[in-house]
Amino acid sequence: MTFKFQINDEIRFRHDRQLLDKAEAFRPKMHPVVRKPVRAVELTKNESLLEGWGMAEIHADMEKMAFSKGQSIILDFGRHCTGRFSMDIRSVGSPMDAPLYLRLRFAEVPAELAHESEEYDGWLSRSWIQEEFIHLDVLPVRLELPRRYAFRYVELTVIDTSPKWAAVFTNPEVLCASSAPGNAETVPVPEDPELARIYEVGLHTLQECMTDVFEDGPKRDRRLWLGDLRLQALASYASEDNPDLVKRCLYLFAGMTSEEGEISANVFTQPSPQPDDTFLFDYSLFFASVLHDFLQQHPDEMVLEDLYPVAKKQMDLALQQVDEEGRLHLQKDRPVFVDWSQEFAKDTAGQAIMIYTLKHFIELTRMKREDTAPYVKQLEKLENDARNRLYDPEKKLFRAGEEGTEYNIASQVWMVLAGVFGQMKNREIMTEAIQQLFPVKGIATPYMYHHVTEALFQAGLKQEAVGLMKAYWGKMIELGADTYWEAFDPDQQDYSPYGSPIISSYCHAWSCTPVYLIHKYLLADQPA
Ligand code: RAM
Repeated sequence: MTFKFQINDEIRFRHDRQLLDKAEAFRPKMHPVVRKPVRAVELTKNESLLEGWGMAEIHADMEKMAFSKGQSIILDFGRHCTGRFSMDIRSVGSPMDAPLYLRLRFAEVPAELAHESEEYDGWLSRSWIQEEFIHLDVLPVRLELPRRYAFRYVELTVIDTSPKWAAVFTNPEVLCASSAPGNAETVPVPEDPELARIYEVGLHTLQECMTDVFEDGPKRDRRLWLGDLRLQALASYASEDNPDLVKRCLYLFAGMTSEEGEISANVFTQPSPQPDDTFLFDYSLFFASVLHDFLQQHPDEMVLEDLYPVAKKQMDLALQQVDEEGRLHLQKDRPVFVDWSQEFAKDTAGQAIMIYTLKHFIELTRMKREDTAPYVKQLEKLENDARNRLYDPEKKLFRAGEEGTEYNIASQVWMVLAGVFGQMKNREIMTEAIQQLFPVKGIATPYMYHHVTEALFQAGLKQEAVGLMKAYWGKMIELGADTYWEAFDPDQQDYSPYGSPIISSYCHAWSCTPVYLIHKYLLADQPA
């Protein structure tokens, strides 16, 4: 069960002014930085890099060049940037007897420039492709593009001038802004150079996704998703700690629930806060987890007071789907996400997420000094059902699917993370998972790989966890990543959940988690 587009436009949402005012009050301070290109490059075939494409430096001084019809150049900013691009353009030669017709393309990775936008036929809007066609009637001008782009490379192509004159481009720059406070510098980094690089790229990914909210990806979808927020917040506590930003995001979700009180899977903030009419069973439940994790880091009575009722509502609504025996029944109109893959049964992972978040919610209830008993009772039922019905003692793995004949990695991982069994048994389950279900196949998101890695750490399989982190995130680095990607299937490099890699985001929040994993499981005891 998964989703493409959900259209629930009959659902009415409440806007709670008090909560939304607080979300506004926690709006983060942005830290602007101007960045300039470091070199000119050209797209080159390079089989060792993503999709077989890389960039090679060319010796060209753009500012001294004059561009005529069909000529182009690629500028490399040397790192991922999220911001507004501008440059000066003037004409040289005879008077400008026709407009300048210019194409600009912005790319996070070289491979994006190897694809042509006309070839795109994926299911997400092609409007996400970062490409502009611009006519300029009068030069000189300072071209200031109104949209924000996420990129490392900019390609400028003169589609036409006229035989009488040419265009000169000077002073290109991008005005970037992030709400990352820059406090990650005080955090120790791993000694192992491979892990140090994995950490660094994760940190950069996180920083680029910290804007007015925790965005999922500055190229696409440029919005706040609850599932992504959970992981970003955890990574931020370990590095770029910005408590107000987490609070802002929590208040935005809490301030815009459906009339039944349900939280949507994502929200928009422009031109004013608005919830998307998309609901994911697991994402709504994660509200309790984000709140729990936040309060553990930053105890805050007001936040607990304001947001506990919203977490409670999500839990109460979800618990209506649990029967007397403690079995969760998922509904078609509230799919459980778990991962983009549609090739595995998600029911067991869904039940594990219910248990995982219910435990966090019970903690919150304790903090609130309210009665935990009814929830503890529900938890017992859910866990008993998981141990008795879903766990297969012969296989030493959890079953999934209608028939209970499927054994998939997501079920094991989420049951381990939910702590349905103790440490010894968790270790046994993950050891079996390694033997029976590794290498992981058909999973293409760092989101799911994060949970696999964390389950290995939780089960005490540190070496295996580090091995997986190096094999997966390390592989992205080997393929040229300087920020981590939204989707990556090591067996199928051009995989995109949306049907074409040109639409994929190559700086995506949910993939930044080595920052959290390394900090929590490998560095936490080391001095700064
Ligand atoms: C995509 C985004 C986002 C994710 C959802 C489920 O649209 O990449 O990060 O949370 O899917």
